[in-house]
Amino acid sequence: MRSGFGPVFVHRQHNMFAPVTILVSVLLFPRAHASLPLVINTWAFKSASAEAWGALQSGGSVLDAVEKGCARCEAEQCDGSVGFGGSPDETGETTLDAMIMNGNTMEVGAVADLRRIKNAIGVARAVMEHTDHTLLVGESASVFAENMGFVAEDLTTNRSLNIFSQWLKGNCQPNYRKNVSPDPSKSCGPYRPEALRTQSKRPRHANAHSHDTIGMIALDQHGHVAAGTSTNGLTHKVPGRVGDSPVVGAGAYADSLAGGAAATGDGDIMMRFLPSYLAVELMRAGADPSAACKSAISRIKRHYSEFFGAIICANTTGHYGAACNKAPGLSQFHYMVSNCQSDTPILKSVDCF
Ligand code: SD4
Repeated sequence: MRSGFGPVFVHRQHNMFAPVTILVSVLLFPRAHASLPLVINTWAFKSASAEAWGALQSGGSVLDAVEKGCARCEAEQCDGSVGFGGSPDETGETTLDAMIMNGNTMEVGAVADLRRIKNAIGVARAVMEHTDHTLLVGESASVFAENMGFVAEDLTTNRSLNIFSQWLKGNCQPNYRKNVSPDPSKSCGPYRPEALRTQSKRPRHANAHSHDTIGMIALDQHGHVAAGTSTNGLTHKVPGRVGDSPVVGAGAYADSLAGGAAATGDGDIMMRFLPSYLAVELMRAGADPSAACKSAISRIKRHYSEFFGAIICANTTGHYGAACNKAPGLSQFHYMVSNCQSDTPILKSVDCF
């Protein structure tokens, strides 16, 4: 009788078709771009990619790479959509969402609706490393950050003040409220709730101008994965609004046994579908990263055909891909890739479908 712990001998039969199968799959599925380590991030945020790549090259971990890369965008206020001084809410305040995930341990740190602290991804990492929690929000997240040594300062800039005052002058348009009076498509608040109306399809205000989160995936030479995000969310959002970026599986996901993914776009829609989680699960089941990204977008598209959004995916062997939904203002999506195949981050693009 065989004991349950004894060695199991598997007799493999020689498969005379194996070399042909490998040749055919190499021809059909060229994988020339696979290379580790790898850094991939949403949009044309080149210096963020370079920063993350530099961190990996100087011996930093994948978490260091993601943190430093996203922090670079926060400091540079990438496209005005990351970091301080962008996307003022209905009261004119800039608030930040960020997340970081360790694909080895499945630990996550995240902050949402963070106020007065510029380095949101740094605070997210502090949540992961100095608490047993996953997500801290609002005022309390800011107090936590201050206690952890982050400097509290006003996130308002002339630019954000200007965006806010233009919005007030334009009767608070665009506006994310519904079923309230006065009519939010014509007037500023304060608003009172109204009976729910049968909704004709509401136009989405999220577009190429209001969205540009940095989402980043980093892999080292062993295929260890980390992913993260940082954003100031959505311009003119209702105070307290949290987007997809700090939500695990929505804004980003990482699992060193499968891969990583990070999303950008209309978070209010996208977070309902956990696209980053879905993409990683599809890669775990063997999907190519481009196909996994595409399926995650398709899942959302079925319900919201015109949503604004894109996703990047990488598997543990360094293959990567991206996909985006064709929407007004988004026919092609740009992302950055750093790996050993070039000395400098490369701008890539994918046609939306
Ligand atoms: C959000 N997804 O807060 C973020 C914003 C954004 O590309 O992506 N932008 O909804």
